[in-house]
Amino acid sequence: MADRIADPWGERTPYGPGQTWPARVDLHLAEGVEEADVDRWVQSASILHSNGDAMDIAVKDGRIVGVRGRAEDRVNRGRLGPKDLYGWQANNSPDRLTRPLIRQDGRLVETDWDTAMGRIVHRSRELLEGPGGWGHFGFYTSGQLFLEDYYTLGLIGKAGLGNPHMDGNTRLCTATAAAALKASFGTDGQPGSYTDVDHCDTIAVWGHNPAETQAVLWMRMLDRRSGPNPPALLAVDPRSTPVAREADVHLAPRTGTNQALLNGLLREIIQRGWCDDTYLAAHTIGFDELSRVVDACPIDRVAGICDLKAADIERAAEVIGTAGRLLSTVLQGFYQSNQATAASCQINNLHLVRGQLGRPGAGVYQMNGQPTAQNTRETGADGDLPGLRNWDNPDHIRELAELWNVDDLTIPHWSPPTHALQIWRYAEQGSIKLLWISATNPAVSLPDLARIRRILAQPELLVVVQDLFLTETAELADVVLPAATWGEKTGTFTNADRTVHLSEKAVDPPGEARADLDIFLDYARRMDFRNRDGEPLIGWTTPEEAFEAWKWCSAGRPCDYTAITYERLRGGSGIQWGGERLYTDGVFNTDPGYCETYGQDLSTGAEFTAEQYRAKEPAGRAFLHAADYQPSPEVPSGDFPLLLTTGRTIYQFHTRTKTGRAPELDAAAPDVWVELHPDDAARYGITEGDLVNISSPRGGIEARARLGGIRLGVVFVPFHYGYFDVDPAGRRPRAANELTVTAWDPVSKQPIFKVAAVRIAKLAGPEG
Ligand SMILES: Nc1nc2c(c(=O)[nH]1)N[C@H]1C(S)=C(S)[C@@H](COP(=O)(O)OP(=O)(O)OC[C@H]3O[C@@H](n4cnc5c(=O)[nH]c(N)nc54)[C@H](O)[C@@H]3O)O[C@H]1N2
Ligand SMILES: Nc1nc2c(c(=O)[nH]1)N[C@H]1C(S)=C(S)[C@@H](COP(=O)(O)OP(=O)(O)OC[C@H]3O[C@@H](n4cnc5c(=O)[nH]c(N)nc54)[C@H](O)[C@@H]3O)O[C@H]1N2
Ligand SMILES: [Mo]
Repeated sequence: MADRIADPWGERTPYGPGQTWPARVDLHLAEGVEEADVDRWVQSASILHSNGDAMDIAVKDGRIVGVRGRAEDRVNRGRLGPKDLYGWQANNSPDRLTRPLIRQDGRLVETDWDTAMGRIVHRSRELLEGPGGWGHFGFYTSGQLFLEDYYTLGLIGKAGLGNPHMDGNTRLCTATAAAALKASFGTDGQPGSYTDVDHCDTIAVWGHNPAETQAVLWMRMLDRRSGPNPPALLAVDPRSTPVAREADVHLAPRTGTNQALLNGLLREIIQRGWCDDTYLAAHTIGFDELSRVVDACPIDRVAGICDLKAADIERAAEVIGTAGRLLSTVLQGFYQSNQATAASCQINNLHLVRGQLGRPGAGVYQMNGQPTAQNTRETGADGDLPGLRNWDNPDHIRELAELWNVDDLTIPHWSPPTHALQIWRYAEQGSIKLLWISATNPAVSLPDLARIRRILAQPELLVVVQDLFLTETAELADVVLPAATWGEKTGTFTNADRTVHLSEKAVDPPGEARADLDIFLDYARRMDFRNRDGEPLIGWTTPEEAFEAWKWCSAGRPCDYTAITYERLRGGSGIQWGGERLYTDGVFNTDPGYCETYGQDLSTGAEFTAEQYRAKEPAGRAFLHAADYQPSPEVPSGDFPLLLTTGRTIYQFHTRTKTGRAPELDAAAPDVWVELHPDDAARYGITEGDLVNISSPRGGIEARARLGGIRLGVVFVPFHYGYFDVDPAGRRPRAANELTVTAWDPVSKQPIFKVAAVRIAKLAGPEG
């Protein structure tokens, strides 16, 4: 077993264009356990990112003792990244929640399920029967549950309570992926396939650090880069990430200026005649407006805004403009920035104007982050309607009402669904009085944490937290429900290239912990939700039954699961919905009766009406959207002269509830740090390893300085570090989100985690 902390990507298996990616099976077992000792291998896939790496879970004496990649799977061909090799150890952690907790006289005390659920149901009924009814409920869920859990939760919210205040932490994560796909192509759904890496001649990586965040996808890219006829690589990232260091062209723009850069690149591509005019004419609308808007962004203006060299921008334009098979991947450097949807649509535009879609090697990944975020979106647990339906289309509402046998008017569709930050605002203002948080840790992951803690602590707000551990959020809850997780429950989930995997229960959960599906079903039963015929609203009790019910809901929609069964998912590879690539015929999902949205103005977020949309006569063509550059809502000023950006390290996952409990991973990145340019460091008298204070208008944190690897004027702080392994007496503020700003993209409503203004000061030397 290799040391995949020191060498995260392992050995290269080079291959050439059009060849099959060779298999390489990665394995890690607990110390002292040999492959021959394993009692059972149970099929699953990764739950620590959206790549969907297939693996088998090793079970011995009723406990998880390791994992092994599945060579037969199309996604990873046996490979696993460091988080997957070591992260399963969190399941066995001695501090798992094993019994429900409720708050009594200010303290959380252990109780039984009847008491805990009774408290939630009692309050629910009281609220439902009083003035304001369903308006008092808020659900804040995740991108880490299973499809079956989300579909059930969505049904409880939409048809049980008739409530629009449901969203996932997916709002923080991939709301922009969904928004950009809907805006350009008509519906959600990734056009590309991971096999595009096998065929492309150029890879462009936009605000994405796959080396650290999708290690197996990066292995695939590296294997192509080390084989014959390797693809060219362009990286756009203000830091010199491993991707940037490998790239042939690296642009390090000032954070928050993606839209300006893309306008410049598009202008150059149009002017140099690199468009595919036939494709443009047949399959797109909006080219004249796009040309007009980007015309205002000549390269020198862009170079000024982004603080880049004009020659470098020209080189990047040439790489993209002359690519024969262009693969793009976009993630948080775009999605968590200002003008997130506009800038991400510009990547779609690049592909549309160049006719680089729907062919092997020509694809876009509007990436996902969390392992099951795709399902949150598809099933409507993010507030969207299930099956990628359009909340503003009465026919879509009618389909759901018939399927669920409820009144059309029960299903919320009088306005767009309430987005996460708005749900928190309602809780702050007191109109939401019951906030049910499942599988997310907002007391570390939302912006402006001082405010989030204040909201969670409000006495009138009943906070329910459903988690594996007593997280920073659970500590502030009124009811804590102990959940089973991956390996302890069965269900399906869909990765970023639409590959569906089945994850089977391998072991029993600890103590009285219960599967999320069972918790939601228990609530529905106790609330006695019924359909129009007086039958129970939810007619299933097992994951497989939930999956079968979902298939009916997805039928005829882009994410049609009807051909997939648990049985077909067993044994072989995961299966993509929609086939290998979408839009191979250049016909997009923009028909008014089929599309998921009537669209929004990309600069303001204003919604278009059905009439306005129909007037565009999309007729299956994709939209080219345009928007001029606008600066971020918070930019550096005298008091706060530096730009803060935040993100990830390969060794930790989010708020570390899992990776922080895996010794190898935690030892590799045990505490927060701040990355800064050596010249900035010199200006503030900071040297490597110093303890520094970083503060914004919202709060301050302390972190050790690391010099290098980032552009001048920008500092980077990983957002993983809350408190769980810190003695309450020794807690010091260290979460990046003490600093970040409450502001979001007007279209996707995704928060701007990547751009804020801070100042920095030395507190002590490396020893202090
Ligand atoms: N190891 C690990 N892997 C993960 C996760 C994890 O926590 N740890 N989380 C998973 C999840 S949920 C997600 S969403 C993904 C996220 O995956 P990524 O998006 O790859 O991760 P981030 O580090 O958040 O951001 C990516 C890059 O954006 C750059 N960036 C910052 N500001 C800007 C900007 O203004 N413009 C541009 N062009 N770039 C900018 C940052 O320097 C950073 O390198 O990772 C998934 N995989
Ligand atoms: N500053 C800054 N902030 C960010 C980001 C950033 O880049 N910068 N990125 C944002 C992004 S992209 C994301 S995705 C979020 C992530 O933020 P969070 O969702 O808050 O992060 P996690 O630590 O993954 O929290 C998931 C919780 O679910 C629990 N859990 C895991 N599995 C299960 C299960 O099966 N059932 C139940 N009930 N619980 C489970 C875990 O123990 C954990 O407490 O953070 C966002 N916040
Ligand atoms: Mo995410």
